[in-house]
Amino acid sequence: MLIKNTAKSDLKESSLTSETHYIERRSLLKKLGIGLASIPFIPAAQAGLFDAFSSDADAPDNSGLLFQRTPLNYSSPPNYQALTPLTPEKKILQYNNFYEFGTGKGDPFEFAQQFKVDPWSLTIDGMVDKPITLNYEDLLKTFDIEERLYRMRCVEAWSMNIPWLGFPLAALLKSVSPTSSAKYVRFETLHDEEQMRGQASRRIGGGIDYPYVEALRLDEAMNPLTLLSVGLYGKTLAPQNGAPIRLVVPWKYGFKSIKSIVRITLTDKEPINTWKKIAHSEYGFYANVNPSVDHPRWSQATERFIGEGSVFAQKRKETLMFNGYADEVAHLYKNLDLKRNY
Ligand SMILES: Nc1nc2c(c(=O)[nH]1)N[C@H]1C(S)=C(S)[C@@H](COP(=O)(O)O)O[C@H]1N2
Ligand SMILES: [Mo]
Repeated sequence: MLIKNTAKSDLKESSLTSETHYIERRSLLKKLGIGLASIPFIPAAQAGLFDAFSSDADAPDNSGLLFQRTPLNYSSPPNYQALTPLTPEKKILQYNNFYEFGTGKGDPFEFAQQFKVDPWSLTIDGMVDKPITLNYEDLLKTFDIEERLYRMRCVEAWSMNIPWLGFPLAALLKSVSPTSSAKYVRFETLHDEEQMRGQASRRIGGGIDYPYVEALRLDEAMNPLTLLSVGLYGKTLAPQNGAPIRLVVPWKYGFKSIKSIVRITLTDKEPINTWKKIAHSEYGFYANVNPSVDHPRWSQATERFIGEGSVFAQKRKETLMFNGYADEVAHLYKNLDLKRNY
């Protein structure tokens, strides 16, 4: 499977950052013939997750950081692409949407550090011949973990480039044998009011009826780009990014990429996803990134890319159809009016 880097601008922008060093280190290892699968990736900021960024004015106080992210073994697939610049790890860890922990961009980092992800239980059920429940160990060991560099475009018109670790959702779905009636895949986030302050309070949790639910058509779920992620930047996911396992659908707005999944259910009816339920005139089932279909309250033509420096001092760039993944996914929507099915 080929994951192409379609945006030439991404290549031009490469600057000398810790993130480009990350890429360079990888190609150096390749040249030396050292398999990445055999060496867990050790970050440049080995002394501590945030030490390398301590000079950055954006850095909040990390003294409350309790969650341990551990290096993961993974293989570099032949489709490795240079997507530069990558968003700095610190930004990916500290600028989040995870309303279960609060609606502020800094809330998930601040309030999710003690979130318990082990033990974990993920059940795959519904219209499948072989339903299964996986525990924390299974999630990290059952499937071959690979790295995928993907753009992420939030419906709020900001974006990141993220080096995910994970495995294709298709691999998991094949292992449970969907029946011929299965047409949709429904995902559900953990519901735990003791651990998630936003679930215990409607005010803190943005008025959402929890658990958070998302869904894909089965053919979207089976597309090779669709990833179940267990890590990023070479390490297991932090709670604020959806530990221990979350969905990543790079051609759709970020809200489709549901975090901390406990249940995946195959069904024959289109499930109602959380954001569509809250505001169906603003958020649809498909949520494909589309610069020509504006949100009722703002334009989707451009995005604020989050790179080095202050998250608000970033220059805007053009948003690409299907977030730049049209070659891989446009065929899924041949017969669909994308203005009506937003
Ligand atoms: N369960 C759950 N999943 C969620 C969300 C959420 O609030 N709850 N926010 C979504 C939104 S709007 C975005 S943009 C991405 C953000 O992922 P990140 O914080 O890892 O960048 O997660 C998505 N997944
Ligand atoms: Mo989002």
